[in-house]
Amino acid sequence: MSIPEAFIKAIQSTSVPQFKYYSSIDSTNRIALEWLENGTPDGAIVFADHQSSGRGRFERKWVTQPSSAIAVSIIVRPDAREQQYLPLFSPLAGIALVDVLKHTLQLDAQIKWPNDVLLNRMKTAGILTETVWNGEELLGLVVGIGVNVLPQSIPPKGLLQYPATCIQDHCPFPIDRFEIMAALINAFSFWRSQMHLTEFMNQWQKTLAFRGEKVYIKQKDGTVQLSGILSGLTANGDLEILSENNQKQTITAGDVHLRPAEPEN
Ligand code: BT5
Repeated sequence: MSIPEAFIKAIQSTSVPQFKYYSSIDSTNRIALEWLENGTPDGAIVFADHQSSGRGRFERKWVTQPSSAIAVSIIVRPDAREQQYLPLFSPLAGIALVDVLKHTLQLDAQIKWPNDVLLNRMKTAGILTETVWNGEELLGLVVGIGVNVLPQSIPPKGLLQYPATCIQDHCPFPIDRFEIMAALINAFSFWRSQMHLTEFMNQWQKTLAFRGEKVYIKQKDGTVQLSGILSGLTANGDLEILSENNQKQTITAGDVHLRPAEPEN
């Protein structure tokens, strides 16, 4: 297996201590979870050019087409302070990507709560965080990030529950996916150091999609759990919805779907 030079160069601009590169693998999260259990250090990454069985949340599938996307899993060994903020590691990845899109490509991306990244209201990235415990002791987390970069990365419509896009479709100049990956890893480290600060929540809040709009919260089976105006986040990252009778309702990230109240949804 040959590793592209551009990938190695990009990794050298980060502080990633170890990496695995695959031209094709079932799931980078699966490999990273195994690697985590075998003592791999904090910050190590697994990257794949193609995933044959990429994982989404709740047993859903994530499509990673060859040579067009980022499929990366970051191994995290949280310290004692960070262990108080475990639910924030997925939003952290979303915040980091939005930051990179803003500062390297001048693109205004948004976070569809809890952590999908949208460009122009279409999904361009998904995040899956998985944890490994040894009894009561947390061994660590794997934060898996899938980003559609080039147009070939967008899966066929039949495989999608929500409209998809890719970064390149919003950018007039050619994008190097390895540079985006490296910038994402660096932004992840930066925002990780901010997780205990209000700035972190502010950043998440600022980039929240559909704020002030009518949305539906749907259950896994598609039934509407509630609808109302999305008013923002609570201090611990739950979603606040103002229902029709002006009641504040709080939604905790679980197996519910947030949908804007558009006819096609
Ligand atoms: C996610 O799940 O969005 C989490 C995706 C995490 C993928 C990364 S890639 C690196 C690492 N290794 C893995 O094996 N996984 C992680 P969820 O919110 O459940 O969304 C899944 C849904 O998104 C699917 O049911 C499809 O409708 C849609 N989908 C699948 N592939 C997509 C793509 N490439 N672009 C946009 N939408 C997609």
